[in-house]
Amino acid sequence: MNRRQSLKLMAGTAAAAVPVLVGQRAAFAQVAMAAPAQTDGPFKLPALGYAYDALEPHIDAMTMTIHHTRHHQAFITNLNQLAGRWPELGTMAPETILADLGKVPEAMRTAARNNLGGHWNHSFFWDLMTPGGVKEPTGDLKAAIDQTFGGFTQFTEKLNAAGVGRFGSGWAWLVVTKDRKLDVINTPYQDPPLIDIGARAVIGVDVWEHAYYLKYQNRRADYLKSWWNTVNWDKATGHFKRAIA
Ligand code: MN3
Repeated sequence: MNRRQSLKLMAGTAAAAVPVLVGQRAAFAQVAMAAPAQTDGPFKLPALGYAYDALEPHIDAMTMTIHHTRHHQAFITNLNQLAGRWPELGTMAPETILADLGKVPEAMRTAARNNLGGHWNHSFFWDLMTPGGVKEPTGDLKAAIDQTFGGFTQFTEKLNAAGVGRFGSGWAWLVVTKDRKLDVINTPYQDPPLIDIGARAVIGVDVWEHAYYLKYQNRRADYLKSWWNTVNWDKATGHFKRAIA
């Protein structure tokens, strides 16, 4: 598929849901301010803490809009349907379920894994990003990164490699492992680090094509390189402190 075909395909796919796809900023603001469709049930799409164009030029407003109001919303819609079949899904903490998917009835375990994982990952991802903020970690997190990876640059290179190295779709993470060590990992599909290995996320980046394709096309490495400009290191430090406490 060449670029023209794929853009046409994306436009065709999204046109019904997102009426304005030809980049006028003013028209975009209307889309951005429109409340996303909600479904009945315990799960709600969390609001972004910033505007859809706030992470420009690193992540473009179109990508953010579709990613939040369509991709994330799809997990919410699916979860509300699943909660209709198994109400505990909506009453237990997501982390409790993700850490032990055996709690979920077998017939809907894979669906719960994918959709609750997707909801958790995206909520974490939106919250981790910010238009401003410090560009590097400080304090205990900086010390731990330096000690574990030999420096901030070495760490970012390792995480970028984990993101590029995830074949197909998934996520790259800085985590605190069960034995309280920092590590860089990637996970497939929508698996959060809690699943299977019980690791706690410090930072995480979505490397599904929908997270970057409109702006970067196939250049996942360029997206990852630019993405570092969006990281809210205050949030990352909070995740780190809670994970090692
Ligand atoms: Mn995504």
